[in-house]
Amino acid sequence: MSDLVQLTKDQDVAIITINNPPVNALGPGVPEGISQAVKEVTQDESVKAAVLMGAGRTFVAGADIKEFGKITSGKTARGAGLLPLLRQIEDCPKPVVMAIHGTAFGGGLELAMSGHHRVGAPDAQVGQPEVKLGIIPGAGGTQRLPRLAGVAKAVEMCAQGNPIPAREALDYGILDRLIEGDLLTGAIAFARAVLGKPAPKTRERNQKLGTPEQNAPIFAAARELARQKQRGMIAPLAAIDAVEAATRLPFDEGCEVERKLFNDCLFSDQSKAFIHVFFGEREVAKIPDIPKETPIIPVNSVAVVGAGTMGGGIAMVFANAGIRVLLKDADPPALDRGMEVIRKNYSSSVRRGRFTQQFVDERLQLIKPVLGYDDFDKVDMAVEAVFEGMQLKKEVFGQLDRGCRPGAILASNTSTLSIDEIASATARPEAVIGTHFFSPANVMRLLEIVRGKASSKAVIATCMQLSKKLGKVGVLVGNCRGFVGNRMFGPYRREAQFLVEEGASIEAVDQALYDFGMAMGPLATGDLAGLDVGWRIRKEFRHLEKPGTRQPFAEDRLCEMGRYGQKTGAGWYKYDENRRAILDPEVVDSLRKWSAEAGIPQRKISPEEIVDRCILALVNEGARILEEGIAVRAVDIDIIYLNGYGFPAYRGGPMWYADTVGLNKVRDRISEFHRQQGELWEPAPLLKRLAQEGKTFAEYHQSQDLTAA
Ligand code: 3H9
Repeated sequence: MSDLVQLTKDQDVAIITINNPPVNALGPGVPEGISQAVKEVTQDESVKAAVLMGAGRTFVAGADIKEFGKITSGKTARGAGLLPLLRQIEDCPKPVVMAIHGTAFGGGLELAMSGHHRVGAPDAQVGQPEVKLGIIPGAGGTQRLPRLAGVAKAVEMCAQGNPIPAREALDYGILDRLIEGDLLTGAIAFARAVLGKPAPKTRERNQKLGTPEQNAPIFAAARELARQKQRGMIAPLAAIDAVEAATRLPFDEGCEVERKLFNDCLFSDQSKAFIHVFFGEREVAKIPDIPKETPIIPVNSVAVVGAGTMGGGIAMVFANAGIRVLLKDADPPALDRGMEVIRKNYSSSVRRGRFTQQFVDERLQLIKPVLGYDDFDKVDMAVEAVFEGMQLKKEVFGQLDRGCRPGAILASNTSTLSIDEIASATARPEAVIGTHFFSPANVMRLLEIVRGKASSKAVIATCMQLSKKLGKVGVLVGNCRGFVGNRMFGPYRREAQFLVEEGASIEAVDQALYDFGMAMGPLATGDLAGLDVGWRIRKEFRHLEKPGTRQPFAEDRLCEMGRYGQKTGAGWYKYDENRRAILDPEVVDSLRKWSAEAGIPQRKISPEEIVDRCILALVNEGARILEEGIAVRAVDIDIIYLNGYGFPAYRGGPMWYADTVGLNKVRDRISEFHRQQGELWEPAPLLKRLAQEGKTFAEYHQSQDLTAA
């Protein structure tokens, strides 16, 4: 028996325990161990039934995701997968009871469904999350789940990938019983109780498979939903096809269809990108010079300075995590407005079923509006979210320095300004850090954590850990103008403007990037975020522009016309009362006129050039950021772009996308733009070097630490 699977006995019931920490993934050795145990159970006459469970915190969280890369790179052969093992369990002449706690995900649920019965802890979860890795269930999940849960639920679970709680799994027949108290004791008792009764094989249970007439609308609706909500992704549609095969074909033939679709997905660029993202989201939490044991500062109360859109959203983020908040604004009407917006946001969450009224009432109790700094000596952390201006930020930090107790964290929500300069307004720069939330703060997952020169390791480690508690993906970045996200977004949006100034239509630019997979086109995004924000920043930093370089003018002109975007009802587009974007002939005419005045020749521009100009502008700036050590790894940039800027996850982020295209090709295209467009397109030195060496961004690990940035 392998170390990864143990076989013990409780009188006449065998107990098979999978012990492969941290999540009992079905990595090499585990299926073999289970198979051996089932063989022994079959042969041992003193055993009447078996219970299979996971040791530690969970049942089985799925196949070992690390193995997929080995298969697609040809290092490991795929083989027959788990199907023969699951058939062996199902054919075991003695009842096998699966005892589920924690999560039974992916291959874990597929394993569970091969048992004759399933019992679960009340807080367990089950799911087929494979589509979130760009694949579909590959061990009979699309064939057995509809037989247990019915076609509609199976399609939903396999195509959308969201887990369901044990209670729901019980209602749908995926679990047979919930066990309160000790799971193993309950599972053994259950196994004894079913002795002598029929032991159902899931693959033979066809009652819930429905008729073609019943199923057709289910599949049509699922495909429509997948096209809308998982735009551009191939796995959800493949998962639906596989479940459909379960309803049309005998079990073994259905498994064949599933296997083919699984392989198609596994070998696609999309699944490689999703797997990169899965490990990337975990990797970003690891900072090379900040050990795991770094002491964490307890954060049980915070003060948020500024009750505007960002401040209010940030207050909700902390309150949602159960942390007490003082929301401070010097201006009483602004404070009242801020609290009103918070109440409205919460009410709409209740209406949409996201929160219960009780949850919202409790959160509102945690937020206390205040006009002054009086109680700031009692909080563990203060987050400044005032207007984006250095002078004002410094004044606030002077106040925080005087008002907060020693040891408190002083954070700024600045999106562009220097954390070091802000920290210089205090006598404790080690306590100062950037926490850049994205709008709307209570919705967007990204939190850029900006490390100043003096930020202490404890302050950094605390903010990284806090991000998880707040339900955010925290990514540590170095201090520079715009940090990672906004610094890269500058060239991206610059190119979008250039393209329009050169003759591309506004809709063509937005459509090309939407079709590439971006959540929104760059010009529509500008209208949403407010064109005046960039306009003000450009005015403040004009002195930093390289003399003689081409600069875009379109958005500045729109702002001069009072067109700030959606908030003024007009920007690149006009907006009707439902905020629907409509093309405005006035803007089209003005653009033609401005371009003629500037002497910019007009030409036809292909969607391919639009995408390359915008996306490779991101990549080139990303390469500089990486080399300067502003981002720890290329994947950190990817995670920022996926969670804060609407980059399509199935492309893995801008740096991964560049790796997928090939850095040679990327360098050549950027060099071409350099020749055509001038200095702003100079290829980043790191890109040139990696392309020359035949390497990827993913392989690059900079040695300098971020404090050097
Ligand atoms: C599949 O099953 C395909 C099948 O159809 C079969 C086809 C033949 N493999 O997330 P955490 C690591 S596809 C390898 O921080 P949590 C993770 O990287 C799979 N490693 O913990 C991390 O490592 P590290 C379908 C895995 O408590 C550590 O475990 N299953 C796997 O926040 C802790 O993870 C899924 O997609 C894995 N399967 O969340 C489930 N899972 O410490 C994926 C985790 O070195 N997993 N690791 O950074 C999850 O959703 C979450 O990890 C889980 C725990 C909810 C289980």
